[in-house]
Amino acid sequence: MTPRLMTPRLTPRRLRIPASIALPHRRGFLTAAAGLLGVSALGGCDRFAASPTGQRALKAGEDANLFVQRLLLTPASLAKEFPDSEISPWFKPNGTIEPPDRAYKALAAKSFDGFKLRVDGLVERPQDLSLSDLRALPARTQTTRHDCVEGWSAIGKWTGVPLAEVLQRAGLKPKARYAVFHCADTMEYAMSGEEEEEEAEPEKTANPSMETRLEGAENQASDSQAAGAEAPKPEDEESQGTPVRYYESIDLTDAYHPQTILAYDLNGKALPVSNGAPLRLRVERQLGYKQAKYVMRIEVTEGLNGIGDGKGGYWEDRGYEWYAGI
Ligand SMILES: Nc1nc2c(c(=O)[nH]1)N[C@H]1C(S)=C(S)[C@@H](COP(=O)(O)O)O[C@H]1N2
Ligand SMILES: [Mo]
Repeated sequence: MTPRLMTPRLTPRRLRIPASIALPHRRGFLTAAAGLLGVSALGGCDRFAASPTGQRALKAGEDANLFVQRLLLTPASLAKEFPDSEISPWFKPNGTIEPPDRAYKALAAKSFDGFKLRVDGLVERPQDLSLSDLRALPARTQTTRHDCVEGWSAIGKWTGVPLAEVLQRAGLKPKARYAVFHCADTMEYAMSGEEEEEEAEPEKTANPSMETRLEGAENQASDSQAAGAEAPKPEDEESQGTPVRYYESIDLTDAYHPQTILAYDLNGKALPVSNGAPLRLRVERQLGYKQAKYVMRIEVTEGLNGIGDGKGGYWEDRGYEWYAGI
C-alpha cells in the first residue's frame, strides 16, 4: 500500500464517485482496492471476498474494479491545474470551428435554446438535458493545459458538470463500459457502394502519416470556411452522402474521474462556437482530440464495435491511439 494514495485530494467526496463505489472510510477503500487487485498482503483474497467490505466492493462490479485499479496504478491521478494568471489570452480553436450541419446551425441561431443533451444506451433512465438543466447540476471549474498532437498547447479555465453527475442521474446498467460522445459536426461525407471502395484505395496505398492527414483536414476545414466555398451548404447535406460526424469515447474510469466534465463555460464566459458550444468534453489526462466538441448525445455502451469504424473515435478510426494519455 503506497502512502501516496492517501493524499487528501483523493477522498471519495472530492471524486464524486457513485455511492455504490464509494466506501465509508479510507481503510475500507484501500482494503477493497487490494482485494480487487488480487493483492494478498492484507490477509488473502478469499478472506477479503467473504468480508462485508469485500462483498460490497465486489458487487460494485467491474466499474469499481477499473476505477480502483487506475487510481492505484497511476502515479499522478489528477492532471495539473494552473492559477488564473497562466490562462492563455487566446484558446486556439482547432478541427471544426463552425459545424456546417443544418441542425446545429438552427440551434446556434437561437443561442442553443432548444439544445438537449441526450443520454442513452445502457442506462436505466435515458435523459434529455437542456443547458439550464446542466447548469443546475453541481459544477466544477478547472484550469488545465490542452495539448494537441499537432504540437501546440493552451491553458483554459473550464466550467461544467462532472460527467459522473450526469451518468449517476441516468443510472448505468451492469454491462456499461464506455461513454461514447456523438458530436454535431460532419467531418466528411461517405459515398455509398462501389464509389467508396474506389476512393478509399489510393489513400490506403499512399498511407500519409496521421499528422499530415489531421493537418490536411484541419487546413481544408479552415480554408473552406474562410472561402465559403467547399463547406457543405445546408440544402446540399443529403445529396453529398452519409455524414460522418466527429465522435469520441472513454472508459468508465475516465468517465468517473473528477476532472472529466462536460464544459459549458470557457474562461468564465459561455463556450464560443469555435471551442465547442454549447457543450464539450474535458478529459484532462488525455490529448486534444479526445476533448469532443459540440456534444449532442452520450451513448453508454458495452463495446465500441458498430460505432463509426469501431475504433472509438473519428481520429482513432484513422489511426490514432484510443487511449491518448499525456
Ligand atoms: N466535434 C469535434 N471535436 C473535436 C475536434 C473536432 O474537429 N470536432 N477536434 C479535436 C482536436 S484535434 C482538438 S486539438 C480539440 C480542439 O479544441 P479547441 O477548438 O477548443 O481548441 O478539439 C477536439 N475535439
Ligand atoms: Mo488536436
